[in-house]
Amino acid sequence: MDLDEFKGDLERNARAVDQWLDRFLPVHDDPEAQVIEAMRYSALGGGKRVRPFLVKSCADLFGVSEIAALRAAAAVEMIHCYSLIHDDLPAMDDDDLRRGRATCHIEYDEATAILAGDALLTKAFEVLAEEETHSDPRVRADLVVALAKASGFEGMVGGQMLDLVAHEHALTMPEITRLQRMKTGALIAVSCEIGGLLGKASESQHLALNAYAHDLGLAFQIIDDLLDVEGSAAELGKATQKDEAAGKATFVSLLGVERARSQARMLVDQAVEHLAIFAEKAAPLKKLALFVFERRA
Ligand code: GRG
Repeated sequence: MDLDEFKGDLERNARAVDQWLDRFLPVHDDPEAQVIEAMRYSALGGGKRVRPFLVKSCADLFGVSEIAALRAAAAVEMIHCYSLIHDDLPAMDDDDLRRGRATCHIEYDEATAILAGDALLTKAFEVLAEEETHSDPRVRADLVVALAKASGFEGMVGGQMLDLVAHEHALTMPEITRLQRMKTGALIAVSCEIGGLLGKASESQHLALNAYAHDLGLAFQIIDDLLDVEGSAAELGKATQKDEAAGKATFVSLLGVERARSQARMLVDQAVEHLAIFAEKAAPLKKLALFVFERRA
């Protein structure tokens, strides 16, 4: 695969999503404007936009309108950005650098960062529930439920809690896998599910997308762990070697670098196989899986 060509596709989708984020977070000069500025700072300040690409590419499998797909993609990115803002807070990971810039609470202050995260979280559901996202109210309700479950205690928040209590004992492989499926995997999986919901996918199509997302999410996390060990803050735009310093068990600390990389490769190949039922239409999703394996940031 031509990685640079794919990066161009990812970038084009990112800019299209940015236009919607820009529209959803309008600048104004009311006294509460600081929270919107902080939301814009974090939501429009870079990032690979992997989750929006998944929403759009899955929606494209079913010929969903661009407006619906990009609105939903922006909603998922708002949840992701909220999680990054809160994850960087002193009470959580206490990071100063994110996406190559000062984290939200450093650029503004802690209270503003908490509010900006809260407001991105709530705005995401507002966008999904609006009629412009889908004419069928049943579909809109399904989108809201799916994103709420993936973001809440059964998904990302639950995974973050598991991560916070992880130092209490050495995690085993099944425990780390469960933690990461919830913390990182749930939002990746719901990005694919949302594409299917918008397009009223059949049961077998939903199952295929879920299987793809499951393997992709784990591969994504393994590569993230490898980059934490092997990458630099300059390349990644965020602090590295955090896991080891915190004494956290990761896929890499349990498997070692080589086995972790071959496990990620196996998962990526498996993810691609799950897409067979979509034939050529799934080419962007296949390329994304390979990009996840080969990414250096
Ligand atoms: C605070 C509720 C709450 C949740 C935090 C997702 C998460 C849970 C924390 C993010 C910290 C982290 C390093 C998670 C593991 C992998 C991951 C999700 C990395 C960031 O995602 P990328 O690589 O980032 O897609 P960009 O900046 O490209 O969007």
